[in-house]
Amino acid sequence: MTGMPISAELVAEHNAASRDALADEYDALGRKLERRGVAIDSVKDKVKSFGVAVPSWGTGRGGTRFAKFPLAGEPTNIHEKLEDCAVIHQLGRSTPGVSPHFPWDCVDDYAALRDEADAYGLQFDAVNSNTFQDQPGQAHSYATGSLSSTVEETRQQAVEHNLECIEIGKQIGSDALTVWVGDGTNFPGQQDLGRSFDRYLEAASQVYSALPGDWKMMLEHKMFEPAFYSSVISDWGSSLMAAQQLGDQCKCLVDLGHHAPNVNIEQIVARLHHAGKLGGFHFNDSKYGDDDLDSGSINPHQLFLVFNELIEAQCSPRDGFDPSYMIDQSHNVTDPIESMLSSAETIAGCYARAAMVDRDALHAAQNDNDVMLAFRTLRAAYETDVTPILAMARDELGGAIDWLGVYRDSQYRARKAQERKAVGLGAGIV
Ligand SMILES: [Mn+2]
Repeated sequence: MTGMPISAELVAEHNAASRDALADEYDALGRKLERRGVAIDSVKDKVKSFGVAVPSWGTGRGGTRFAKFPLAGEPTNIHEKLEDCAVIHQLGRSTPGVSPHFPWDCVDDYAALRDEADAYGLQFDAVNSNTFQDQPGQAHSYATGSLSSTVEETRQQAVEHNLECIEIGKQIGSDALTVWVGDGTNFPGQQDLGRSFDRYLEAASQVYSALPGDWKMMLEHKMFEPAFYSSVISDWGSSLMAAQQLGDQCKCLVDLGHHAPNVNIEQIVARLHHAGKLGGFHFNDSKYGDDDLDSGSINPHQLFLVFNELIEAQCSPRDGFDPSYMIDQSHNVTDPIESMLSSAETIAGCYARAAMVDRDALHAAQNDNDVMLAFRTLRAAYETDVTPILAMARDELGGAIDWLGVYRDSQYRARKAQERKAVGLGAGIV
């Protein structure tokens, strides 16, 4: 782990100071779980092999569509973003993947970029295309949509950009393309709701045809924004229809913030799994809409229930079941490194709690229609404080028991504020 951004001595010093207390808490929890028939070490081992990718774009202050408030020392290019991702993984040990976004992360030499990530112990996860905004010098505007645009040249340009993303992805070791389009309308009558979907499918099929045999293409649906009357891929139904039509390698991606309020997302997970089309997740949280708040910060119970369905899916896997886990958040008021570490811990914690549900007892209670016993079986896992398991997993993997304490003591952001150029004001990305 030479060349890592945070001093290994600092991590070791912090861990040594809190290791006895952690062992005490871990042993106490182990005895409690043993009485429930759960072996704590097996849960810890699952946590140690769990990974969630971080988004390259999430390492900066994303802000809101109104404004962003830049943070001194935030990254200004993919190289600096990778360095911040390395900090997140060095301390948390659960985020080995980085999901890049093009053209935001374009460079001249992708083989060198892959080596750069590799030196930090990172790999590139799903590549994300961007046809929701115009770039300088672009021939055709996406104002009329992209893959579903009424303008043939615009649709072709969007297809070619996705093909370019696949080519870049091959060079950086990715094996998945995530496609989210902002296509839609603001006025009834603006576009034909049926024909825009047809155009999307025709263009997306050109992208799908270029997919390497071992890749997957993930369609990310979103109910609204930037279009506020209709979106072409607005919900899991549209996403599922498109994925089914495009082919076996095409799957659906569930971004937790992209649904109508109060929608039962865990049930959507179960349905997509039933169809063999559960491709991946963008984790975040929301209170009102697509707020892109930190994962589990508002509704950790929903996140737990999503993982409960994922464990059920693991118990009865369908062909090709291998969902990608990614964080997709916009950090407006926190240091993105701290938010990402906090979110990754919350996500891994929900996974750990879902993994310790007494499945046999749950299924028996469900079959017996014993409502309260079924509910309490789930609740027993949800109410378990798994923080000693997460901290022990981090310690054993060389991460930080107290990641926040180490990060603050490292003065990393203050050092970067001296080295990196300031980012501008202006509207953020969401
Ligand atoms: Mn997303």
